[in-house]
Amino acid sequence: MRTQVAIIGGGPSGLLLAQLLHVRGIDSVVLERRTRAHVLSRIRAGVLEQGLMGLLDEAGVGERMHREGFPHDGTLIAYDDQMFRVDFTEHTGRHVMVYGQTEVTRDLYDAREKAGGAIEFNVDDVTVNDADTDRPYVTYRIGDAAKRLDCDFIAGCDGFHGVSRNAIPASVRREYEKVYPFGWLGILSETPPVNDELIYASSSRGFALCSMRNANLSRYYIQCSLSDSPGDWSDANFWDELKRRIPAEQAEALITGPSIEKSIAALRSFVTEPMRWGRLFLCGDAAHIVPPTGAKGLNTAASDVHYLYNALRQFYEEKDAEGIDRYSERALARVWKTERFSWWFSSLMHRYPDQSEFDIKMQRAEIEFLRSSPAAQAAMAQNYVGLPY
Ligand code: RFL
Ligand code: PHB
Repeated sequence: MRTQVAIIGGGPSGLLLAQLLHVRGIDSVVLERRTRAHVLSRIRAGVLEQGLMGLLDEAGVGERMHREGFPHDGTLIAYDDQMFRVDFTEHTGRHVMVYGQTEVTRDLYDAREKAGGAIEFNVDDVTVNDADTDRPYVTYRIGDAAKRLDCDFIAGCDGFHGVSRNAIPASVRREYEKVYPFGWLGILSETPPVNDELIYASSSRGFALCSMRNANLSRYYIQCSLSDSPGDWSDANFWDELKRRIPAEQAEALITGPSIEKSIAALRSFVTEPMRWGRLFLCGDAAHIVPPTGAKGLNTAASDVHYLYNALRQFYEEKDAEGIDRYSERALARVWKTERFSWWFSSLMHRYPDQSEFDIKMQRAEIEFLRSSPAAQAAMAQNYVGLPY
């Protein structure tokens, strides 16, 4: 089989890239290790930046997001029993959209299906070959059948545990990592959200986040120990702990119910450089991870897709390789800024096991500075709604 762009990974990065290329008449094949149902069962991001909204529109898949998503003009920051609001629209003239990654991915799968886009599911042993030549190809297996996909370019969109990153020789690859000493325990419940905007809460018992998917579907998180497993937390214990970490008024208003999903995510900051090797390009979680505080994971994947899609478009339509040559440099410049924001917001809001009394005072002073300073709020709002591409 032959295509122009072989895309490894059918998560949001791979599907968005495939759909954008399709709109420009550029052919691709997506290779996904799991089934569509499995990919759609993962509960992940919930907040979209305007850049991602624009890409979904450009890909022709933004209609349901505009109809069913919830524009948010600000967010609440709570500490102990106090709370203040950071107004995104006032500081940046922009807003974010609450619309789940699951829905984005579903819209993209539907669009690929409608367009007759090639997606191979249940692929195993995916291997990147000859990426440093003009004739790269990908080999893989479906069941007992060995397959080969010849292409012009390979997009490694296969997430943090994929194979693409390791196809770049260790001698040219450099990795930067910070692992945080806690995780997030998240639940999804069919209950109305406690508030119409997100609440990021710092408390002496640890961080909590009140988020949502729609008017009757809430997403809540609490900071937990890395040794916890979801089974250790009954729903009742989760709700009790959440209530202790948010201001009393919100705790009283909280409507609880059975969880329909419960999972723990570890928190990590990670970047690999470069994001291109020959004709292989890394995109999204395959190249970088952020802790979820600030909702930047999916949005940073989208900014990579923006740079890569435009580079490939420039190559095919204008016969110009400038975008391809500068992909890694452009993507990484923005990646590092979102890494900084996610690290800063995570460091500000969580309790650390080895924190001293002084460290806690510093966090408190910084939150109070954020509360009192329009300049600090503007900086936060600018990062939260998304830095320009
Ligand atoms: P994905 O979504 O991991 O998709 C990669 C796809 O590649 C497939 N794959 C392979 N396919 C073929 N061959 C192989 N060898 C393969 N290896 C893997 C996988 O099956 C998968 O379908 O990466 P992508 O597309 O770059 O998208 C990135 C986002 O998914 C990610 O940044 C966010 O979900 C991160 N993230 C969150 N981001 C936010 O902005 N807000 C959140 O609230 C948030 N919560 C989360 C998250 C990530 C989590 N992870 C990774 C466990 C919560 C969790 C639990
Ligand atoms: C979510 O709704 O899952 C969510 C929202 C904001 C974050 C992280 C996760 O910062």
